[in-house]
Formats: sequence, structure tokens, C-alpha cells
Amino acid sequence: MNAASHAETHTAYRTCPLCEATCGLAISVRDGRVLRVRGDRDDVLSGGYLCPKGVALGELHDDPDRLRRPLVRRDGRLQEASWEEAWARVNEGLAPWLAARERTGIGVYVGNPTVHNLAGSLFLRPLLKALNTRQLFTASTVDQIPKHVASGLMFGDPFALPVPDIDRTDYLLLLGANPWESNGSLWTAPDLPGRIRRLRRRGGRFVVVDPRRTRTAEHADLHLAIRPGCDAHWMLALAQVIVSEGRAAPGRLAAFTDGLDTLTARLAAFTPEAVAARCDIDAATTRRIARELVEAQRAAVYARIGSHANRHGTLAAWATELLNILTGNLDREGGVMFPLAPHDRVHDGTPGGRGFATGRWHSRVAGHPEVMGELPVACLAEEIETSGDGQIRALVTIAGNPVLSTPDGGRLDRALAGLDFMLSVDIYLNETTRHADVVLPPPSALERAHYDILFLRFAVRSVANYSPRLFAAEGPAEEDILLRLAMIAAGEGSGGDVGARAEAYLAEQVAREVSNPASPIAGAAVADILARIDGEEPCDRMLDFLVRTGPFGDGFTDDMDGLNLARLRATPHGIDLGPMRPQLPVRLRTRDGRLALADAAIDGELAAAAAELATAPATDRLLLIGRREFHSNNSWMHNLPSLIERPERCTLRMHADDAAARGLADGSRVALRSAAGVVEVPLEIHDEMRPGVVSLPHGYGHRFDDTRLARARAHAGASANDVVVADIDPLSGNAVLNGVEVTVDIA
Ligand SMILES: Nc1nc2c(c(=O)[nH]1)N[C@H]1C(S)=C(S)[C@@H](COP(=O)(O)OP(=O)(O)OC[C@H]3O[C@@H](n4cnc5c(=O)[nH]c(N)nc54)[C@H](O)[C@@H]3O)O[C@H]1N2
Ligand SMILES: Nc1nc2c(c(=O)[nH]1)N[C@H]1C(S)=C(S)[C@@H](COP(=O)(O)OP(=O)(O)OC[C@H]3O[C@@H](n4cnc5c(=O)[nH]c(N)nc54)[C@H](O)[C@@H]3O)O[C@H]1N2
Ligand code: SF4
Ligand SMILES: [Mo]
Repeated sequence: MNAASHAETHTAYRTCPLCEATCGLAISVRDGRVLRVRGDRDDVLSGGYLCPKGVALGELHDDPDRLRRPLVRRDGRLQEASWEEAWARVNEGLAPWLAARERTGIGVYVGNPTVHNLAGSLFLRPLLKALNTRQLFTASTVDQIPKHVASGLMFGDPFALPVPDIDRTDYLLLLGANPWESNGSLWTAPDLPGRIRRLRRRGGRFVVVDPRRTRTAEHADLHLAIRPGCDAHWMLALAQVIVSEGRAAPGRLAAFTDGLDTLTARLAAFTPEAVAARCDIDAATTRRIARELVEAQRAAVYARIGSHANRHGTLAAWATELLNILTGNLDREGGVMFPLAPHDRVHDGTPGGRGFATGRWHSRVAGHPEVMGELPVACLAEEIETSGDGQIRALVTIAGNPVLSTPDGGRLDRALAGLDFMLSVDIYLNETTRHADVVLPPPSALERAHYDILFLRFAVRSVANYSPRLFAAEGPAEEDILLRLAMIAAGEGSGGDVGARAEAYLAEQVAREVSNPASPIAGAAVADILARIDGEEPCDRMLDFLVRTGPFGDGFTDDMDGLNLARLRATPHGIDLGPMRPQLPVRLRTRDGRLALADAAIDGELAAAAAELATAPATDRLLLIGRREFHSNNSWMHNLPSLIERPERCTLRMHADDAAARGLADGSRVALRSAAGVVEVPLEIHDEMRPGVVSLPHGYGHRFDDTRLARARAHAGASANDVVVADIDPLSGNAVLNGVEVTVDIA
């Protein structure tokens, strides 16, 4: 029943969809409005934890600037329109590019909230398939794609991402992550600060490597203020110590790991002494940490975006798992382990698979290799600007704000202005979507069901948690929008039956599953399974199918303990299915079923990184890094009063020595300049910064009058990505967001 029909206050339980922590929320509702959001103390994973963004979900739902109706460009201005008119405009606008045999004229950018949303997680694929373009860009290439590549190369599966078994470990070495503000990434463990505090309380040790003394670093036993961009070199030095001292102890992993024997020679260049000047970490400290890692009973090494959004991001991700392997901590309780989600597909129990390869095609202008079907978003602007065959002339953006969130955003902003047609699926008219010809707004987060398809796959316990929709939606569901777009892209026009399209797509998935010999429904009739799937709506039906055929599912039998949608509905606080369990070697999907440490691409990067050690790092220039904030979420939650109406946060932080050397006073307006551009921001002298490094949060720069973001505009700030140069990690295509060379002087 729709909560809006209740006059009295009632409490709804749901999983917060805003970040990777997946906290359980208890939402008090009256008369169809959110009164209050608290943490759900009974949630099986989060136990009551929440942050200010979760609290702001009601504000997000009520935000008068959030779009409720489509926008269509008329006389040069975006104006509200009916859904019918909007669909007709989309059909007309895309038609010229869809007619072409090679779909290279259409680009697609998919942003981060897509993976926090059932519709995006389950029903984006038919649209991408129908669009059939190689010009696909996503927020992955300003984020985590190096980790996928490293896992692809090592384990044959880019989604085999081990996470620290935080509740059972004795030692955590954390690089380039700030869970005290971000709440964790590719590591779903709500209340990470609490979990890490408990690790220390039980006698464990916590070491943080970050150029800035973050709130996370303040809670560490040791903080090492590394120079930005050097994490790979430093982790390789730890590995070098371990192998050269003969202390590698991979244990049971050795039986199925190739390349251990050649490591000593391949790592030889990375002695602690050789990396010391570049990383700014003395050799004795590096040796000590290496020994601590080896000697800890159970240890975990974890690195995130500070290590990955770098020139050697893939190498850093690879070195992280190398350390876990050398210490025998990969796939071991209290080390790093592969989570198992209720909707994961079951394996047949034998290692081996199709392996992992990149470079099946290349970007048109710069020739960068495709990785996981996409191209680096740092190349999007040049693909729009550069004329010739395959130039992007029409763009579809889905839940993305690349003008603020991707490198050289100023250039991208100008490029978008020159497109022939642009379509955005988005809840706001913002810095990116203001360029669209049509904006299609999906319902708010409270107007849809939720189950975390992506992040439950990175959770420290196997957990299932489903939230029904809280309020009825005014317009079409996001899955309906994506499916109708898929039909338009397939040339079927805008009037088709989306329900039938959804069911046809579900049938395809069922057909694939019944042909998997390891599946509990192997050999079953597709029609029979479809008839037994529960739920009315496409997302619910797909979810029921996935969890029933997953590792904890009922397999479409009478198994009362098995999972299905009905059981999920009956358990609003979630179902805990236990801690992580060892999965190797079965989980390996390399062609030969072995864990691969020897790899030509990695060897090339090892050589490149080793060569850098010969030259001293330039110390006369400042390096810019980012700064995620507790009350922010990339670029898109700055319109909510409780999150934005706070003291000025878009400041450039700098060490006092660097300020003195430039004659800059605290609070003065400074010009921050790079090869990409210049922004003006207030200076904040701060002792958390190390000399030589300055920090500016990203996601600000709400400077355009033609957006519909009144409050964000009043706290506009400047966009860090106007000064981030469009540079990439060659193996993954990930943008180099950290360690950008800048100058700072008085504005
Ligand atoms: N310099 C610098 N840049 C960075 C980073 C950094 O650390 N430093 N971090 C990077 C990272 S990790 C990421 S993930 C990217 C994010 O990059 P993007 O995903 O491109 O940017 P966001 O700011 O998250 O924008 C999300 C968009 O989705 C819309 N939206 C929100 N909810 C929904 C929904 O339910 N449906 C739809 N259709 N739209 C919705 C919002 O209105 C907004 O337009 O930014 C990256 N940019
Ligand atoms: N409050 C809040 N939470 C969020 C988000 C948000 O915008 N706000 N965004 C969400 C998203 S999309 C993501 S991907 C995650 C990211 O989650 P995290 O990976 O934890 O991201 P950050 O908080 O940016 O932490 C990165 C840290 O790396 C440091 N760093 C920068 N350069 C280097 C370097 O070269 N080496 C090392 N060792 N450290 C470096 C920075 O100082 C920073 O402290 O957070 C998610 N959670
Ligand atoms: S930590 Fe993340 S999941 Fe939890 S309430 Fe905050 S935004 Fe939501
Ligand atoms: Mo991200």
C-alpha cells in the first residue's frame, strides 16, 4: 500500500542508495512526507549507522528544483513539456544517427548514481546494446577502473575485487582512501570508522598512507604523508623487501599462482632506498612496514581512489593485491576476501574462464584502448570536437555530471555546447544537462524499490536487503525510461510496450541461466520459470529471478530457507547470510584457471615506474589533490539545505610554508592554475597538508545561470576539474585526478 494514504505517522525501513555503505534507514512518514530519517538499529549490516546525506533523503525528495516533468528545448530554452512531447523529440533527435550503419556518431556517458539504482543496474544494458556504439564513457574512468583491470589480469575477472575482512583482521594498511568522510569504496562496510576503531581496540594496528592528514589518518597508529602519485612505487618497495628477504609466504595460494618465481628479478629496482626520495618515505620506515605486514597474524592492504586516480593506478591496484598474496592474506579470513552476494551467479566449481583482455578497439582521436567496453572519459571532449568519421555529434548522458566531475571540465562544457543533439536522463537541470535538448527525469530515490546490486557484491558479509518504494512516482519509472529509450534506439519508435520489452529481456536472462549447467534451474523451461517469477514490476521480477538462482536462493523449489523476493519483502532489516568465505581457486576466471602474476602489460608498467626512479621528483611545483567531504556527494547534492548551508568548504588548503613562500595569507583569494585552466578560490592555510601539496574538493563550480539549482548556485565554489588536466593511466584509461601540477598566486 502507498504510504501516502496513511494519515498517522509510520516508519518505513529502507537501504540508503546514496553511497557504497548501504546503511539501513528508519524513515518516519506522515501524509506522504518524510518527517525524519534515522539509522535503522536493526539493520543487519549497518546496525544504526548513518551520515548526514542519508538524513537529507527527505530534502532530496522535496527539493523544488528536482525535476518532475521532462524538459524540452524550445526557442533555445529548456522548458517543461509532457512526456509525449519529450519522447517524440527524442525519437526525432536521435533518428539521423540511428539510421547510420556504423553508430559512431552517438556517444554515451553513464554516471555514478546509475550503480546505486536498481533500474540502472538491471536495465541499462538493453539500451547500451540497442545504441550499439563504441563511444561509451562512464564515471568508472574517473574512479575505480584500475582496480577492475588489475583483477582482470590477475584473477581473469574484473569484478573479482577482494575487500578487507575488517571485522576479523589484525592489521590494516590503507592507502589513498578516507573512509571517515567517504564511508568506504569498493568495500561495503557501513560504519567503517567504528569497525576500524574496534580493530584497534582489539590490539590491531592501522596504518594510513595519504598526502594529507585526513580524519582517517588522525585515527591511525601511523600516518605516512606520501608524495602524490607514488603509491605504486612504494607498495612495490614493500613487496621487494618481502621477496628479497625471502619472507614471501603465499601459503595455499602458491599451488595455483604463476609468476612468484620471477618476482625477485622484476621487483629488483624498487628497493626502499630507491623509492625513498620519490615517495618521500624513508627506507627504514618502508622496511618496518613490510616486516609488520609479514608478521601480522592476519593483515589486509587496501587502496582506493587516491592510489587509483593516478598515472600508475593499475599498477598500484596490482601491487595492493600482490602484497596480500605475498603475505598469504588473499582469500583468508582476516585478510582480504571475495564477497559473495545473494544475486551472484553460481559457478560450476572449477577454476578457469574466458580470461580478460582490453584493446578490442581504440579511441578514434588519441588511440586509447577500450577497457571493459568503454573509453576514457578524459577523451570525451576531443571525440566531440575533432571532426572526421566517427565524430560524436549526439550524446546521451545518464545520471552523470561530467562537466564538473571529469578532467578539463571547462573544455567539455564548451564541447557539449556544439553538439547537434543531446539527451539527458537526470533528476536535475545542472551544469551538464543544461546542454541537453531533452531532459527526462526519473522518480526520486524514495519513489522506487531498492536493492543494492553492485555494492552487495563488495560487502564484508553476505547480506540481502530489499526496500519497497515509499511513495508513488509521478512520472515513469527509471527502468521504463531506459527501456523506452532502448526501443527508440532499436528503431521501434517511441510508442512501444515497455512492459513487454522488459519481460522479453528477462526471458533472455532466464534462457541464459537455464543453459548454465551449474544453475539450480539448469535445463528448466524458460516459460515455466517466467510464469513462476514473483513481482509485478520489471525490477522486482528481475531481482526475484536473480536471488532465487543465486548462491542462497530457493532455486525455484520449495526450499523454505532459500531466498526469494517474498522473503526479502518480509525482512525489512535485511537478511544476514554470514561472513565471507574462501573462494580460491574456484573463483579464478583466467583461461588456465591459475592466478597470474606474470603479465606483459604489468611488466611494461613496472619498467616505466622503475625508470622514473632515476630522476628526482620536481620539488618546486605544487601538486593538487582532491578532498571528499562528509556532507557532499560528488557534484550533485549541493542543492540541499542541510548539506550545503555550512561554512565555506570549497577552499584551497595549503601548508603554511608554501603559503609563506608565496606571500599568501589565510583567507585571501588565490588563482589556482594548471595547463588546463585557472580557478579562483579562498586559501585556507592548514597543518593537515604536507608541504608541496594543495587540496581542493571536487564537484563545485555551480556557476551557470541556466541551471535549476538555486541553492547550489548560491554556494557555487569553483570546479577542481577546471584545473585537472586530461591525463590518464595507460593500462586502464583512468583519469589522473591526483598530483596535478599547479601554481598558486594571489588572484
Ligand atoms: N577531481 C576529481 N574529480 C572527480 C573525483 C575526484 O575524486 N576528484 N571523483 C570521481 C568519482 S569517484 C566519481 S564516481 C565521479 C562521478 O561523476 P558523475 O557520475 O558524472 O557525477 P555526479 O556528480 O555523481 O553526478 C551524478 C548525476 O546524476 C544525477 N542523479 C542523481 N540521482 C539520480 C538518479 O536516481 N537517476 C538519474 N538518472 N540521475 C540521477 C545527478 O543529478 C547528477 O547529474 O566524479 C569523479 N570526479
Ligand atoms: N561524503 C562523501 N562520500 C562519498 C563520496 C562523496 O563525494 N562524498 N563519493 C563516493 C564515491 S563516488 C567514491 S568513488 C568514494 C571514494 O572513496 P575514497 O576512496 O575513500 O575517496 P576519498 O575520500 O576521496 O579519499 C581519497 C584519499 O586519497 C588521498 N590521496 C590523493 N592523492 C593520493 C596519492 O597519490 N596517494 C595516496 N596514498 N593518497 C592520495 C586524498 O588525500 C584522500 O584522502 O567515496 C564515495 N563516498
Ligand atoms: S554513509 Fe552512505 S549509505 Fe550510509 S547514510 Fe550516508 S550516504 Fe547513506
Ligand atoms: Mo566514485
